[in-house]
Formats: sequence, C-alpha cells, structure tokens
Amino acid sequence: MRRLLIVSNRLPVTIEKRKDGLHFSQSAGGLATGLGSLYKLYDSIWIGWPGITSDKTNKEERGHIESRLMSEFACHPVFLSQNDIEKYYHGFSNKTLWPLFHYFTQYVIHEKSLWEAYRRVNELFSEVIYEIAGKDDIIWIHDYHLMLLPKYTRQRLPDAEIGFFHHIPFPSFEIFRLLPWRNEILEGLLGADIIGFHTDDYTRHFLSSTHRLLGYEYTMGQINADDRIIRADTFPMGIAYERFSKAVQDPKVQREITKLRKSLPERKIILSVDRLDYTKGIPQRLEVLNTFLERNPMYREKIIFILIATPSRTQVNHYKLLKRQIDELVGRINGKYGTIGWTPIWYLYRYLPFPILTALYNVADVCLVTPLRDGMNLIAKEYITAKTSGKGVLILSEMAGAAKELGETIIVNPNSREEMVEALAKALTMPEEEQIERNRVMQKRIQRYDVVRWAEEFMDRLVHTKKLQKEMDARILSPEMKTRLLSDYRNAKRRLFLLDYDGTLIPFFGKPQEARPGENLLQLLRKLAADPRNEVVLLSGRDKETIESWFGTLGLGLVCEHGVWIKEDEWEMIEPLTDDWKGEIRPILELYMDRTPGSFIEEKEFSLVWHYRKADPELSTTRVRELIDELVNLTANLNLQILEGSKVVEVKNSGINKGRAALRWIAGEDWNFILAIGDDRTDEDSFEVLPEIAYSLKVGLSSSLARFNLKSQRDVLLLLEELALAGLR
Ligand code: ADQ
Repeated sequence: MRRLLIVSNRLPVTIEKRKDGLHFSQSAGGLATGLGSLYKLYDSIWIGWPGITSDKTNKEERGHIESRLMSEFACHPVFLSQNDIEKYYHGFSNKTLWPLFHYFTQYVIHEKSLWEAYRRVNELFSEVIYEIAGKDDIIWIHDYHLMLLPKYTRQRLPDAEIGFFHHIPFPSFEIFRLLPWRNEILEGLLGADIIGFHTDDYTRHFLSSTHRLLGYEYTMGQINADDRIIRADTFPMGIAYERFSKAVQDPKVQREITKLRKSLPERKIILSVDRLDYTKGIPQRLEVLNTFLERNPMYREKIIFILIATPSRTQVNHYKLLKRQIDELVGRINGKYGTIGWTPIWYLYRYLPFPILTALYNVADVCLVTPLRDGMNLIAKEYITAKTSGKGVLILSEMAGAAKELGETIIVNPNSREEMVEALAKALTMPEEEQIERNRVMQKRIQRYDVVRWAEEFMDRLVHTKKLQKEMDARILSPEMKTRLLSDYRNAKRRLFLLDYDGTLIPFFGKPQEARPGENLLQLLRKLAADPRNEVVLLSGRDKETIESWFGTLGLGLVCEHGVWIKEDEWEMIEPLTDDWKGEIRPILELYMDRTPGSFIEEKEFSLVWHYRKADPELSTTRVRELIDELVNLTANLNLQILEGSKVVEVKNSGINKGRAALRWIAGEDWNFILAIGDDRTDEDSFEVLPEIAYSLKVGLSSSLARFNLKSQRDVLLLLEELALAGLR
C-alpha cells in the first residue's frame, strides 16, 4: 500500500504538560475527518506541530512524544521552539499572510525577521519530511503556514508526488503584489504538482499572479513552468456530512436540544458561530442586530441572538482589541434593549463540544454567517446539513467561498448594514415551505461533495497530474535516444540541420536588437557548417537585413520572414509578393500598440508584426484575442494569413511558411540525417513536412508535431556542441 504523508502546521493531536505528566488528546476537525477517509486507501502519517513548544520539554520527553504519537495516532511531530511559534506562527503566518490574504492590508506587518523565521520553519518541516518519506510516498501539504514547503521538499525529493491545498482566499494580484516576498511564495507553491483552492476565483487569482510575476503561461489551469507541468485547480472543501445529518439521533444531542428548548420558550433563535477573528465580521453583525431592534420594536423580547466566539490567536494584538470591541458592543446592546425577563444577546466566548454545537444548529431559526472575507466557511455547510427538518434560514456573506455553492440561501454583502437588516427581516418571516425547498437542494449538494469526496478528488487529480508529467517526460529526448541520434549523425554522409533562431539558439528577448548572437554561438554554427557533409539552414521570422548582417558570412542556408526570403546562394523571394495591403493593416496594429503599453510594431518587407513580450501579460492576453478577431474580419478578402508566434502576431501573405521554405532543402537531396529544432508555432510547419528519418525537437514542454521535446533552450546548445564534437572524431 502506498503511503500518504499529510503535512499541516498543527497535528490533530494536542499535547499538554501537566503536573502528572504529558497528556495527549485528539481533535476531530473537518480536515481530520476528510483525510481520515484516505487512511483506508493509504497507509497515512500526519506530520505537524503537536502544540507544545520544545522549550517546555526535554530530550527524553520529546523521544516519548515521538514514539507515542506514532504508535497511537500515526502522527510525527515537528518540534518548534517558543521563538519559532512567536515569529513563524503568530508572526509571519498570522500578522502578514493572514491579513493580506483576507484583504486586511492595514493590519499587515512586513518584517524581515518574521519572514526569515517563516523560511526557517518551512525548511525544518522539509527536513522532517525528508527523514521519513519513502520513494513512493505521496505528500499532501496544507495551508498558508507552509507555502514554501512544496519547493523545499522538491529540492530534497525531486521526484516526489506533492500536493498543496490552500484553505484561505488567494487574493487578487493587486493585493498579493504588496508582499515583498511574493515571488518566493509563488515559487514555493510551484514546488507542488498540484495546488488546490476552494473557489475558481482564488484559482484564477493565483494563476494570474504566477503569470504576471513569474511569466509562466497557463492553459486551463495547467502551468508550464520551466521544466515541469503544474496544475492549479478548484476543490470546494466539504464537511463530514453524515456526522452532522445524523447528529440529531444522538441521545447526547437530544438532551442538549431539550435543555435549550426549555430555556428558550417561544422565541426565535438567531445563531452566530465563529472563531473570534476580524475577518468574520462579528462587530458588523452586532450592529445589524442593533439597527434591526431599533427599527422593528415588535421583535423585542421575541428573538434571542446566540453569539458563539471561539478564542483564537489571543496573543496577536488585533485579536485582543477585537475581543474588547465585541464585549463592549454586546454590553451596549444588551443594556439598551434588555428587560428583566429578556437578554437579547447570549454571548459565549469558548469552544463548544460537538453535541452542544449541533443542538444549537438544530434549534436555531436563523444562522448568520457574514464574514467580511472567508476562504470557504464550513459553519454554513454544517448548519444547513444539521437541519434535518429542512426548516431554518441561512444568511450568508457573498465574501465566503461557501456562497458559490449555497446560492439558495439569503446572500448578503456584509458591508451593507441595510441589506443585512432586510435579510434578517426576510429570514424571520420566510414561509416554512420555502425554507424547506431551499434547504433540500443545498443538502443534496453538500451530501454529494462531502469532505471525503473532496479529499479523494484532490488525490485523483494529483495522481493524474503526475501521470501527465510522466507522459511529457517520455517525450523528452532521453539519453539513449540522444546516443542514437549522435551515432546516426556520425554515420551519415549527408546531414541537414533546420534550426529556428529566437527561443531556440538564443533565449527569448523582448526587443529584436537584444537578440544579437554571441561569439560562442557564431563559432558553433561556423564549425557545424564547415563540415562538408553538413548543410545548416537557419529559419527565422526576422527580416533579411538583420539575418544577413548576423549570419551572412557563415556559409549557412537562410530563411527570413517565416519563409518569404530564401538564401541558398543568393537571396530570392519564394514567390512574387506584394505589400500593398500594409496601409490597411498598419493602423489597426498601431491602435493596439497605443492601447497596450510595452508592445511595439516591427515592419518587414512583406509582413507586419505586433510584439507584446514586454507588455503586461494579462492585458496582452486579452488584447491578442481582440486583435486577432479584428484582423480575421479585416483580412477575409485579402490574401493574407495571421500567424501567432511566441509573443507576436504577424500578418503576411498566405501560403508562405517555414515548412514550404524547408522543403527546398529537404527535397533537394537524399539526406541520411535531418535534425529540425524549434520552439514556437511557426516551427510546426517545418516539423510537418519532415520525412520519417528526421529527428525533430521542440524546445519547451508544450505539445508538438515534433518527435521529442527538449526541456530548455540551453539543452539545444548542449546538443549542438556535442554534434560539433562528434563531427570532429
Ligand atoms: P476557519 O477560519 O477556522 O478555517 P471555518 O471554515 O468556519 O473557519 O471552520 C471552522 C470549524 O471549526 C468548523 O468545522 C466549526 O464547526 C468549528 N468551530 C468553529 N467555532 C466553533 C465553536 N465555537 N465551537 C465548536 N466548533 C467550532 C479555515 C478557513 C475557512 C475554511 C476552513 C477549511 O478560514 O475559510 O472553510 O479553513 O478549509
């Protein structure tokens, strides 16, 4: 059986040191339940911090903790010091990442020492993983505390199967870019094979940030990083459905329900349950209640607002202030409206045991889940599920990830007090049949995509992505195939090279003038061309003046403007062409140049090119589609073709391409060896016309007509250098 290593900041086990020794207790959170299902499919171990700092334990105790965690709980500890917890957990995780990712930019602290602690602890986690991971283990890392861990783990275990799930929102680029260490965070995540988010918006935000900050292209959630395919995808986390839908049958829950009913006769109950966190919008919710009671005196003494807040991150200052603010608000509202027999708000500042929590879900007529920002929010799903009678109304913030799935609730903007007050009135008067109708639909949905399905789907996609990577690896020119290529080359009497220039012989540059060949490359080409058995042809999209000035004296065959101009001995045009269409097309390209800062136009003899490599990637993605659309309409009656290359759109006469030009050489002789290398769509035309004996190589990991892929442009030079050497022997 394969092993699954689950990694999160906290273990689902808490250890406390009391006078009589160490105490272990297991916590049954939603994540633990979901992942529990995987324990049956995989032999699993959970890695994380056990909740006790290493300063409080000695070596012997730590040894005891380690062995007991493993034997009783299948857990492995990562020991952290008080200083680590201060800086990595309370610090960078909860004073930098948490507020930033929840759009509370005013609370964010950018402090280098916190960042360094975050890096150090992530490194520490990767050491522990390295210690215990076996070759075939799957590693699933959770949450914002460990965003660098996928990369660190990949560095130690290059072939590992690594998944990452992000439980909080991933903010839009405009927010994310504020982080001084934004690139490191993205690179950290990209160490994973798959990165999961709760909603499509978060997935999109992440893809957009990797595109804009690291320049990685993506299609349908698939990122082509330098040498790997990585997937970003949406997996809305579910709950342990049965646990909540069957809770009411539990005698302990029944007892709690009876107790509650006795103490709350004839009153409508409005419930609110959260961790005490500024993202949850608790003060705003209390203000809504205040306004509601002010405007609707008939509801006074008729409702009870039960406010449950779990203590959380109590060491962080903003949380202390929030606690004080809530205490004051509760006091003020209770003082203002309360009567001898009625207290409007019942406020509990504690964690509730499961029977009481579900009893509350059961008796509450309305549940208010109105965070200002929330990755998913599981309370919303738990409340709907616990409503076995179908009666009950959920008021849900559109800023919670759960709103994407629970559209039948009353959805509100948590920043609008008006809207929320109205929603409360609507909820309290909603006919029962309507409540049941709305809830039944959602219950089915929550049941179908529960936490087990969530976890299993994530794992499925992880395995699938790894398979894709392996398929792509199989297309990469293997050492054995390379040996065969070299030997075919050595044995061949006549050899043809068809080489693209930009992105193949040199890296891709933004501006044409930056791409001048270096002396080493010129020497290499000269050496290859000097062998009388070789014919080396350069096929470029560039204009003939540039290509002639760079390569004119090396004895190469040359093709310019994607096949318009050909030089075997002298420059000639592949067929007579006109350029009288330029006057019509140029103004369109100029318009796009003006609207897309960083882009520019290149004019060649028989083509016009719009370059956008230096423009903002997101903007240019949209502009390219618009431009092509416009050009397609415009060129319908002109004998022109529109060609999309790497970061360029080119308009030229139709019927002209690199393949047609390459055929001149291919058909000219009986070659024993042909090698074609290219990196973009325009090279596919050459690959298409090659005979079977040819070796064709595509630079990069995208699909192609070429027989093999090379991971990077550097690999092209290495191969050509080996060929040049092989020729000498
Ligand atoms: P949280 O911000 O902690 O989690 P949430 O999704 O609401 O928020 O889940 C909390 C869990 O704790 C629920 O299962 C709930 O039952 C329980 N809980 C909360 N208060 C409680 C109380 N007073 N007594 C007993 N139990 C209580 C983060 C993200 C969320 C995301 C989850 C899961 O911030 O947006 O939904 O992870 O990915």
